[in-house]
Amino acid sequence: MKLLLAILGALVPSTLASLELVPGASWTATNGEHLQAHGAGFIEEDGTYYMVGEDKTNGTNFLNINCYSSTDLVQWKYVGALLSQTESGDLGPGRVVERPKVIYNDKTKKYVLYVHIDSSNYGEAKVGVATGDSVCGKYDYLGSFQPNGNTSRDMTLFKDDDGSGYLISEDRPNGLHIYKLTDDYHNVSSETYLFPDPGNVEAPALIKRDGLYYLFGSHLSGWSNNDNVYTTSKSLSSGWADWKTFADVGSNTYESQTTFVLSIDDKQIMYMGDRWVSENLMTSTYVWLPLNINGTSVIMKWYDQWVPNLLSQSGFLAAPANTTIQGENGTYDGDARNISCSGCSGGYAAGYIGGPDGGSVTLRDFEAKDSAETTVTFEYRNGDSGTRYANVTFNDLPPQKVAFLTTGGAVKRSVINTQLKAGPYNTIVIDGYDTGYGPDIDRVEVPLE
Ligand SMILES: *[C@@H]1O[C@H](CO)[C@@H](O)[C@H](O)[C@H]1NC(C)=O
Ligand SMILES: *[C@@H]1O[C@H](CO)[C@@H](O)[C@H](O)[C@H]1NC(C)=O
Ligand SMILES: *[C@@H]1O[C@H](CO)[C@@H](O)[C@H](O)[C@H]1NC(C)=O
Ligand SMILES: *[C@@H]1O[C@H](CO)[C@@H](O)[C@H](O)[C@H]1NC(C)=O
Ligand SMILES: *[C@@H]1O[C@H](CO)[C@@H](O)[C@H](O)[C@H]1NC(C)=O
Ligand SMILES: *[C@@H]1O[C@H](CO)[C@@H](O)[C@H](O)[C@H]1NC(C)=O
Ligand SMILES: *[C@@H]1O[C@H](CO)[C@@H](O)[C@H](O)[C@H]1NC(C)=O
Ligand SMILES: CC(=O)N[C@H]1CO[C@H](CO)[C@@H](O)[C@@H]1O
Repeated sequence: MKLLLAILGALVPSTLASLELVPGASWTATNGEHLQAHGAGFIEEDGTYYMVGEDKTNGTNFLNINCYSSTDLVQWKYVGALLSQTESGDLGPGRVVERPKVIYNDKTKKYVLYVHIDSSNYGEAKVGVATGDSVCGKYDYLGSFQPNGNTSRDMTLFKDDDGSGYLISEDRPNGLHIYKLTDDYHNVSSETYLFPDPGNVEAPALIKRDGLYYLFGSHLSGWSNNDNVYTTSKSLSSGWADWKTFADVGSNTYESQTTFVLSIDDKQIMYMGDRWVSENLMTSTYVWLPLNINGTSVIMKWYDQWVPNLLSQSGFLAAPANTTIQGENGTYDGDARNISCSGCSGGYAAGYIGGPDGGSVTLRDFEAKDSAETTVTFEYRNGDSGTRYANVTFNDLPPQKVAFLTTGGAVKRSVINTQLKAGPYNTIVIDGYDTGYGPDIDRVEVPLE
């Protein structure tokens, strides 16, 4: 499969091959912060993708359902909140509002948002419904209920080819339900199917491709990951196959839990999962990977970096090889210096970046093959409990604020997208943001294609 992907890579213009997805990294949106859209749903409109997810800045306590937009699935613009905390009620302080999903209702011409609504101890187990006139604008909250009188926790929405809406909902006493929604999508009208195995599958995601439905989900293990599963059927109401794994067994779905599966023109299918960090939920990251689907077979492999090339008709692309530049090989300003770093490649990193002395490290004369938008990956360390930021300047471009989530003692990745200059003379200056300390920079990876 790697070979096939490499051949495809040669057929598309190289200017499309440099925006990469880096699963599990800090992803900085246009507002300079790590994306706060956990448990997200996605909806596409006129070539723009909208990511609607949970702002976990205050842990499980509801603050906002955020909306981000992107035309390439790599660079995400923070647009605003669809729903925000209210003084009291379902959306009040200390409430649980999770797994937002949006579908468009052709008849009412409204966007309909479903969320899991709960009390702080997850005792209420309901769905909440809100509607909006624009996909990424403010939504009106209509209220909450238990579908057919059943408990409902993790859930998703699905819109079929004929415009019918469905709610797939996890109900601890009974199992995983597929309910048909009313014409306006405000309520459930009937039960289409029940997977009668309570406590087996949550975090559902459903797609349809070539007349076959694919339902994905995780097992129930709280915030911990497990080997997620899928099933297929030609009908929503019967004939579902046995649940099977799709990622490497024992990888716990590469340490993630399903939140959505995105089908791009039925050709490119992307798994979107959350890598939850239960003790600090806002630092949870996103694990998005290509799904290789052939009939009823679904396989997902790990990639450190990969290219979700939306213009490729035949599948996603493997990332090209990259140049790596050691942080400690840079030149230093202020208090910044070469520090030893046990988990770092070569055992050293550029440290004391930022801070009161305005330390910075400059990495000079590294090669880029492309002058288009390019994803640059930082391997870094941040021992603080909070996020560190860097003020990063590429060549003569305006500086960008880049978020580096806490890593404990470990080395992790953070990505930012920029334009580089084709050729061997690129420069990055990594500075602190205001007077804060930046991360320790182990090395920087730049795609070579
Ligand atoms: C954040 O969560 C704490 C409890 O952990 C709560 O006391 C506080 O009110 C929350 N803040 C907001 C803005 O909801
Ligand atoms: C939803 O449907 C149920 C069952 O038909 C009904 O009892 C309930 O009142 C409806 N809820 C709303 C908000 O219309
Ligand atoms: C898909 O599966 C069929 C039947 O198992 C097999 O013959 C075919 O070669 C597969 N196609 C691809 C592209 O792997
Ligand atoms: C880029 O380089 C890093 C460090 O050597 C490596 O871990 C990663 O797998 C490389 N990515 C690709 C796509 O080869
Ligand atoms: C970083 O410091 C170590 C220890 O002093 C030294 O051995 C190494 O050569 C230094 N690296 C660079 C790139 O200066
Ligand atoms: C960069 O740093 C590494 C490890 O610290 C060292 O082995 C290597 O020789 C350096 N490379 C250059 C081009 O200075
Ligand atoms: C970021 O770096 C630029 C260029 O050095 C500097 O002018 C600007 O003040 C810095 N911004 C912050 C917030 O540190
Ligand atoms: C109140 C209640 O239990 N409602 C329904 C929950 O789901 C089961 C299985 O679909 C139904 O039999 C119940 O009537």
